[in-house]
Amino acid sequence: MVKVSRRALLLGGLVWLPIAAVAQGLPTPKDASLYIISPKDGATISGLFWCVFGLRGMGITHASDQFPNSGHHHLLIDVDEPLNSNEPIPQDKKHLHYGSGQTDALIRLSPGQHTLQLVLGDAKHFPFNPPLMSKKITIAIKEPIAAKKVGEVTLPRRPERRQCR
Ligand SMILES: [Cu+2]
Repeated sequence: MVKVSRRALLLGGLVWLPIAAVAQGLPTPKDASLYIISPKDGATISGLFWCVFGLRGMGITHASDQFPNSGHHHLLIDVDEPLNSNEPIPQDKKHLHYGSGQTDALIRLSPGQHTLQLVLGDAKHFPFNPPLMSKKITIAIKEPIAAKKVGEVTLPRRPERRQCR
């Protein structure tokens, strides 16, 4: 019994290690680029807005789908600390994951200045190597939407996308 358990443990270790290695630091294709289509850098925005994600040279998949040269979007809001490429991208209010393969998102931020930056993550939410990140843009939110009025607000129109691929 003990021998079987040890073999199972060993096998488990052997199987687990390569998967962990594959999930980290997948190479970024040379011609890949990640960018924010909307809003524009320096924009002043009232209330809610659509953030539209742009990607060239790689594909978008769902989180946990391991297709070559593909990943899913992450939006970093007011993040100044560098990402640790040996760890998955954090998941909190400042690090938003779009694991269903979304290419845009409706965002609501408090009034004032904010920075937005995209980073592409692999199936297990690790950044690629080198990390594929967009330029960090700064926007200003002008008019707050009172919490009680959110339900009454007309959502901004989703920007039309032009496929660049
Ligand atoms: Cu993720």
